Amino acid sequence: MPPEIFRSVCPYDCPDACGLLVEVENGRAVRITGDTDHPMTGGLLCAKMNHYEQTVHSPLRLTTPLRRVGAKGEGRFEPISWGDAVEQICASWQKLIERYGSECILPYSYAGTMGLVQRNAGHAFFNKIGASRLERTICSPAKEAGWRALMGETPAMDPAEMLESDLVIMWGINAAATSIHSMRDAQAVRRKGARLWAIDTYRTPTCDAADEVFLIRPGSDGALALGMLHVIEREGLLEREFIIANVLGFEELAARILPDCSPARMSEECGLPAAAIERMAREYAGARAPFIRLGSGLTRYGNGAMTVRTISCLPAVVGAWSKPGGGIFLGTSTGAAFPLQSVTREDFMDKTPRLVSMNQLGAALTKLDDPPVMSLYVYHSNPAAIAPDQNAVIRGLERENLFTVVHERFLTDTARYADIVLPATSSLEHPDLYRSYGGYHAQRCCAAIPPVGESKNNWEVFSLLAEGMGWGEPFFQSSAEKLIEQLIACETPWRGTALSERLRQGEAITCRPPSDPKREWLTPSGLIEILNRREAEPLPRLLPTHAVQDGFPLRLQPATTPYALNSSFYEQEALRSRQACMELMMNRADAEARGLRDGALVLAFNGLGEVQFTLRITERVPAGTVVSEGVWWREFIPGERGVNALTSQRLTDGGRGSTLYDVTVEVRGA
Ligand SMILES: Nc1nc2c(c(=O)[nH]1)N[C@H]1C(S)=C(S)[C@@H](COP(=O)(O)OP(=O)(O)OC[C@H]3O[C@@H](n4cnc5c(=O)[nH]c(N)nc54)[C@H](O)[C@@H]3O)O[C@H]1N2
Ligand SMILES: Nc1nc2c(c(=O)[nH]1)N[C@H]1C(S)=C(S)[C@@H](COP(=O)(O)OP(=O)(O)OC[C@H]3O[C@@H](n4cnc5c(=O)[nH]c(N)nc54)[C@H](O)[C@@H]3O)O[C@H]1N2
Ligand code: SF4
Ligand SMILES: [Mo]
Repeated sequence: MPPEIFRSVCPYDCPDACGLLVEVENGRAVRITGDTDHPMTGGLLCAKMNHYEQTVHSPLRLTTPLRRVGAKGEGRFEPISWGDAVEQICASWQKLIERYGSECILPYSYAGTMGLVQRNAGHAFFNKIGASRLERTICSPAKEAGWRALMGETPAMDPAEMLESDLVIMWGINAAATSIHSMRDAQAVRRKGARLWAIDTYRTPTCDAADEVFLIRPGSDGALALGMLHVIEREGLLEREFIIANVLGFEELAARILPDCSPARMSEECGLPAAAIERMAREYAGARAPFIRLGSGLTRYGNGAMTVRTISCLPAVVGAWSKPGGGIFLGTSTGAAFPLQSVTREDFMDKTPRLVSMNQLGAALTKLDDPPVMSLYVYHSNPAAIAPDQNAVIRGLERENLFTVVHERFLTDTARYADIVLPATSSLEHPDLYRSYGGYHAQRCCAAIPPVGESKNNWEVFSLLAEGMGWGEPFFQSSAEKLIEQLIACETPWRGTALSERLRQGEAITCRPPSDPKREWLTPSGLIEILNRREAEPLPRLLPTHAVQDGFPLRLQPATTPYALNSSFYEQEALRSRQACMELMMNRADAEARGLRDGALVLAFNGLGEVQFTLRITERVPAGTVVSEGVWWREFIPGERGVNALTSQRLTDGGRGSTLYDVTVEVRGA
């Protein structure tokens, strides 16, 4: 029999939400290709998903519930039945709630799946039980906060407009790894004659594809943008008519902030020569339709929100918004196309429980607040690897009196500390509805294969737990399919009946924001608010990073790799071997100053921890910066700790985001 082909969607935390074609033989996925009909994918998948079948059918998949029989972290478990697992979890929670109150339970979930139903499947359950709420801010809330300060609720422009630009700037984004379709478009427009710039802290694969590369000091993009704004103002390169009609407070910025932001002064901050800042300003302002694709790397600093706000002033002052192809793109907010209340059920909350930052899990588990966190339920996230300050997180997970449940596809670093492990389905084994945050498309999909082993999807598990708790709400007896249908049935200004019907058919649809993102400024004043008195800082200005206080000489960049996605994909050996091993990339001058050899085992350390890496000497990294790509599983690294043993629990200036890139270290031979 020829293989059956199913349409599906990539579930990972990637802006592109690709359309997949899944070939299935005898209940197994045998081949995955990119959907040629999909508006963003156009048949092209990334290296990670080209062999998704090796993730789905990996021998490392968990297939039954497990109970811990070894020490926490050791990884020794015995199989138990689903019935026993659910009974033990519910009995433990009931006992803990009696003694400590329901806020002693903390859910922890994030980006394992982006499907609207499976990703949010636990909210109703934890709202009903009255657990502490998790503030899900590890990724890029500073980006949203910076945008909101300037642009209010204005939705994102269509990223496909990049194809009409004559100057594309990849700013703080490693698009060749993290947004490959955006990179494909950038290369296409470059072939038509546009110039491509990359602004980063080290030479990434994205930089290799660019006409010009500007390497700046970590966390100093605000200085670069202010220097450019200074030159644009000084040399009269502004679009005055656009500013008069659309912008509030440029005069205040020009009078109070820009005089101190000369290229010479900003050069001291960002490390680029003053002449380069001047030239960038002139070429940016002189471009017909400059387009900035802003990434998240530069937001994960103590000044991240302000950096985004400052850079986002650039298209306003040169009037790029009024030109086809011009503007800035940070990510689409297609969430508004599918109001999630019918899944998250905030109405199940009796009172509003405390909020715990996912960036400060280490503190939450080790500081014994009132009530202390006595139980942690982790689903589609791997905090022992991905959360900052790994030593604090692991000290917490090691607590004998912390009852930990982990619902996972693999025995991750976090699952090793669980009392009960529950096996999770992969996206090919459950239905869901997906929306992109790098475009305007959305798609629903059904399960293509049966669950591997006894694995269950997120929704099914919360349904079982609700039953175990003895709750009678019919909501918890619903099914993932019904929840998806409810989301589709609820029409919004983003999409009407015709699109809903196409969603039901499994087609990828393109929704459109209800307002014109390049003309209608959804701020209180109706203008782009360079001056915003509702903010603690009324005007964009230079703010320091956290790490300037730390005193270690090298800036560490815990960056992304094309061959993994956060801590996902390490189960695929072929991908792992393309990354070789957990390396620390360092400039030759820094290595020689420390007497370190290429390939040697080295120890990077700071006030939070120490981590072993294999040293890679490379001119891709400028002096003063070191880079480690990927979030490796503990079983594949030379020492006991991963790169996040060096990152801190400090938060960003806006949005309470993570500051993973705002770190300093010293390095010596191991
Ligand atoms: N292959 C792959 N794809 C991914 C991921 C992955 O891990 N691997 N992760 C997914 C997730 S969850 C997210 S949020 C996105 C993130 O994707 P991106 O937005 O690309 O974010 P990062 O890769 O974290 O950082 C982008 C770049 O910013 C640079 N950078 C760091 N600090 C600064 C700075 O101060 N200034 C400037 N100009 N550049 C700086 C880094 O060196 C990096 O090259 O990617 C998603 N896609
Ligand atoms: N050093 C460093 N740290 C980082 C980053 C970095 O670039 N460098 N990136 C940060 C960013 S931007 C983010 S968004 C976070 C992401 O951090 P996480 O949200 O923890 O994402 P992953 O590491 O991909 O882990 C997701 C886990 O979910 C599991 N999973 C997948 N699908 C399902 C499912 O349907 N159900 C269940 N129950 N489990 C499932 C996978 O097996 C995987 O182990 O990491 C952050 N941490
Ligand atoms: S990870 Fe991103 S680029 Fe790769 S298949 Fe998924 S959505 Fe597409
Ligand atoms: Mo992220």
